[in-house]
Amino acid sequence: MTAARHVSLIGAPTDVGAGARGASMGPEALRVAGLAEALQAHGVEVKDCGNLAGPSNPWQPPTAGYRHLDEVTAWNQAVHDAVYAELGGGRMPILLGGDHCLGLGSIAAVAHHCRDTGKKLRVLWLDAHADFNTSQLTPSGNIHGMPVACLCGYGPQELIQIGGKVPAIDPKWIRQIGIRSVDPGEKRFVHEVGLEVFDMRYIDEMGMRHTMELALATMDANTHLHVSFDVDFLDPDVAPGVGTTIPGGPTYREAQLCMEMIADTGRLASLDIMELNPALDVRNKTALVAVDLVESLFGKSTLMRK
Ligand code: EXY
Ligand code: MN
Ligand code: MN
Ligand code: MN
Repeated sequence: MTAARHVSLIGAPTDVGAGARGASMGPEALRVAGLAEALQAHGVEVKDCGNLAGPSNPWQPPTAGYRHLDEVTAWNQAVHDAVYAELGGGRMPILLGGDHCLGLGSIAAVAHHCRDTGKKLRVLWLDAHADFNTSQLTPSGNIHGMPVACLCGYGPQELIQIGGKVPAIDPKWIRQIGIRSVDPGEKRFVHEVGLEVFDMRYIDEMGMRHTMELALATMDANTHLHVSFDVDFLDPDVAPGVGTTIPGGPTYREAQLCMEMIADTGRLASLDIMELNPALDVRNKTALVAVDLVESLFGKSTLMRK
């Protein structure tokens, strides 16, 4: 099976949704780490759309439970429009974050495209965090802790309506993998809504292979598979260059197997690479690991397979 062979890189250089500065440099670090060249080496045609533009980070405290809501809205609208346009052109968008608040605009665009084309949607959310906070539940006001809730219709009107339909997606379409840091109120809400979460305890006990078999089950030829890859999914030993490191994440090999099993489905149709923070990285190591994992997503595998 082959993944999409026409890819569009879309840079979103902002950290407006985050609690640390620096994810705004993520797109350039991924380019410097050779993302386009690595994809080309796997036979993928790559168009680099360059970087989106948006408001600068005003670095203000929260207002009514949100930090930088206006700026987050502007960036997400730009991301939605760019991702939607590339999908409409028959291409596979890869969003280069940028903090994970932008997963909202990206997935809202994918859902919009799926409505246009009659496709079913499966979202894999690879993350240490559930990103399911609301203004009432958040300990920080940082909107990168809220995009999944917003996609499911729980959030401020200006964010939940990006993409044109509220809610943008059904919680049943989501599988969260690698989760190990969830705030107390957020945890209750995740259970209430019934999100399907494969947390680290599950992966420890059942293994990555079984986890991915379940997360990828029941897709068919008409399913659009979106992967939202928050780099803090990975263990900090492997990936130190993120703003919110949480110990106890997947090892290098567990992460590779996760990506390889996604590649084997042949259904990957859009991707986010988020939260890479070069200001906290060591000689661009985390960006290089991310590129390596993306290669696996596009079919680089062991010698045992073609
Ligand atoms: N749950 C915490 C909060 O809402 O402030 C931390 C969120 C971090 C979100 C990172 C990107 O995945
Ligand atoms: Mn995240
Ligand atoms: Mn429409
Ligand atoms: Mn995270």
